[in-house]
Amino acid sequence: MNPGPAQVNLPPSLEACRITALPPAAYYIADFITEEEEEAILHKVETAPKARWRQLTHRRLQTWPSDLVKDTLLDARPLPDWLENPVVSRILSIPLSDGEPNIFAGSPHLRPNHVLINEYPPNTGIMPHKDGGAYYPVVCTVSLGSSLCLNLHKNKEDGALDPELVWRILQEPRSLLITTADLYSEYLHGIEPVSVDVNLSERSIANWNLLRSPSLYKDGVNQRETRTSLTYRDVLKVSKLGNKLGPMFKRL
Ligand SMILES: O=C(O)CCC(=O)C(=O)O
Repeated sequence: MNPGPAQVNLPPSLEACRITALPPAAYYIADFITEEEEEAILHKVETAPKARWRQLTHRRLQTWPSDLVKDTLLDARPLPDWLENPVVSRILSIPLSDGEPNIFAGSPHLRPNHVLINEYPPNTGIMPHKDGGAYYPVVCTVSLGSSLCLNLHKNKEDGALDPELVWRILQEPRSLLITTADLYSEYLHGIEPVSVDVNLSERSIANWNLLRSPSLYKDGVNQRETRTSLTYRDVLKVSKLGNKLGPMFKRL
């Protein structure tokens, strides 16, 4: 790993931080943003206009630049600067492997154009699901505030969810997780609604060797606090109409 600016530690390529225990492909960078950058993004999230938040039963979320309608992004304006920098510029600066382009080089817009911001207080999760066909099959998740486990599942032959876990990925604050290929299309991901992640060990956590602070979890336990995630994706279809709707479609 090349030492970057203070507290950021970017690998020379994604291949150098591949989670090798998993099917193709997932990558984990523990020190993707600094503590100051984390604080600045959290401040922007927390001070966003109230109307930006959508309240679900147990969780709230923001979508930037807008929701999808029929799998189409209506607002084609670029992401605001605080979501673009440093995260997108840093993702695009890392080659897949030596001499290769970045992970969005084959995507329609060559970069993520959409961000979901999910807030998970302790005891909050998200049901196992697949992200579906609206997006180029690359998801980049930046975690802020607290650690938690992302669970990976498969469907049984009859299509029902196999409750047996395939693997768990521990996501630390300020980390970047990228999932793509089979992991995107064949596996479901979800977060258990618990206040403590238990049984954490080298054997149960796929990215244990890539963690910033495995010693924090040496007792096998992660006590959750509120964790906020930013998930960056490239929405395949972008409406040309969105920007012509004028004041009716004014961004908050
Ligand atoms: O917050 C996360 O890490 C997962 C979010 C998620 O599953 C999704 O946006 O589809």
